[in-house]
Amino acid sequence: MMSETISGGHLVAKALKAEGVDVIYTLCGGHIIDIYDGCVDEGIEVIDVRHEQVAAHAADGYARITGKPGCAVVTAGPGTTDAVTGVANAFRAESPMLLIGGQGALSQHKMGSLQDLPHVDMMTPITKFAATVPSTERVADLVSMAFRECYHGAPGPSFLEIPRDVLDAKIPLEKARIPKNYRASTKQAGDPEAIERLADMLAHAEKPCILLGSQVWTCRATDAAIDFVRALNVPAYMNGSARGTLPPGDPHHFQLSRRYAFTEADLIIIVGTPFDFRMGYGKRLSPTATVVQIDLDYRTVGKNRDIDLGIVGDAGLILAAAAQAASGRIDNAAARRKEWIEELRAVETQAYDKRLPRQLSDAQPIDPYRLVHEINEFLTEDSTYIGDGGDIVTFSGQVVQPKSPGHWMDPGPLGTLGVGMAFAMAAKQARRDKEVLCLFGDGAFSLTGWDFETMVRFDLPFIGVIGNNSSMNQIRYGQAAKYGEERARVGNTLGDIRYGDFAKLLGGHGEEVRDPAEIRPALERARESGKPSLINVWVDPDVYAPGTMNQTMYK
Ligand SMILES: Cc1ncc(C[n+]2csc(CCOP(=O)(O)OP(=O)(O)O)c2C)c(N)n1
Ligand SMILES: [Mg+2]
Repeated sequence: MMSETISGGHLVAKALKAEGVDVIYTLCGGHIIDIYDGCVDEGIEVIDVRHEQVAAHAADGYARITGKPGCAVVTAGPGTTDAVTGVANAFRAESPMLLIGGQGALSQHKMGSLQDLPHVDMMTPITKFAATVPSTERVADLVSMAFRECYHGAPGPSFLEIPRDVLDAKIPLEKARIPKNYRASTKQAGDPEAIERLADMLAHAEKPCILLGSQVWTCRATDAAIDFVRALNVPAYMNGSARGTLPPGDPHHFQLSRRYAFTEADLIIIVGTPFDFRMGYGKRLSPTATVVQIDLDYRTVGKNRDIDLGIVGDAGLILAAAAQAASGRIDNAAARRKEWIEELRAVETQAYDKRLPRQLSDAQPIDPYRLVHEINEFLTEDSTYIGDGGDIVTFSGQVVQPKSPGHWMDPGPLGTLGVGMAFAMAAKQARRDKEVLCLFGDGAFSLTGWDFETMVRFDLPFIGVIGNNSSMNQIRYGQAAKYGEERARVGNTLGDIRYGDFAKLLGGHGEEVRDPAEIRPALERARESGKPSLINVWVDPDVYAPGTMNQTMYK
């Protein structure tokens, strides 16, 4: 009797299934078609996009939304190089995803086969694990290994290349290793002694504050973070994916007074975010404050700035344990902090009031503040907000507040333009019942905008808004400041494009908006349309966000 056989592509699909992956993002190529065939058998959806960068960003986005690793499958050579940016973005953003790339047949190794490149060498510095699958027997084994490696310390991407003959060959089923149970919990609770010290610090602090960084969402530590700030009466700031941990209006939700808090606080707790450019490399924290840093990755703790206490581990377990340890004390100091909270609230309100007239401006062309204000008002608890652009997204970072945890997406510290369409794709697909709104700069949109067609083809309605200034404004500002207005227009000027028409061309809903009073009705029509949409909002090209004018990102 002939034994049952299985091919490499079908083994990939079995391994994806074992990991709980229910969709791959891909752009086809002859090197990888057997994986598609395997996905048909395993019931894994195949979403084919128009550019491999989008496939990789979508895998990153899928991981962020679902808490499961994402997977992108691309062909050898240019397919893999096109995906590099997406992998790099996931690497800096600590997002667990697997990129599978095709490769020429092993039998033609180094002979100059079609699309041959040293993929593993290229991917090694931007992944946690990169390897070639050497034989069909090992295909599923290496896929599971690559997934496991995504969760070493802070999560991140892995890469596997599978040579064409390895993928296509059929082997007897019993020769293949197909791991099913191969993952341990990687949650670390933190050193109990360090947690006791943190509880002590909290009990003595008069003016503490906490910054909840992206890992709070990665660790799904939302509840623990909320319990912590309430039990100890600690004002909270949120960044990256952790935005929305507390809803706007919550007594412990602060945003606009962050610089003041970092200058005045006596205890600053930094959770799950590095001292990178977004934090002024730690320079913006008071030199006299006691600084505590909690992170999944020991390499992040104490990097760029000295700390008083570092704890490596899971944000949720550590915050819960610290709150518990502090609550056992006679006085956890919560009551004494009333004045400090009021002081910060006053700073917060003053900053808000100062900006409000701009947010309500009737100016034409439209003030970008008005656009982001309208978006913020329009978002519901079920709206995922995505920002993809330069200056316009800097405006939105100040004004747009997600109403729920896990409903904010930005590229992360790589600052990659072009993530928006892919994130919208992943977010909508992962949470079909929820709304997605993506704000694009016109420059950012152009990088990956053709994948609007993929949104139409797979019936993934979303509300796309373009803050159109016919420019790469964030860069233009720096050029004008450095070289003067007459030399400021080099390399940053875009056409006056009616992106609403582009949306219609591809089968979506589209509109042009030039009157600020029309923003809200246009957003509502996009919501009602039930289609992928683009509302092209013509904003004033000659105003810039404060962050752009300070050039804070380079300081
Ligand atoms: C892939 C990529 N290329 C280039 C840049 C550099 N960059 C940062 S902001 C910016 C301008 C973006 O223009 P747009 O999206 O229209 O937003 P605007 O600043 O005009 O609001 C550029 C080119 C980048 N961050 N990512
Ligand atoms: Mg622009």
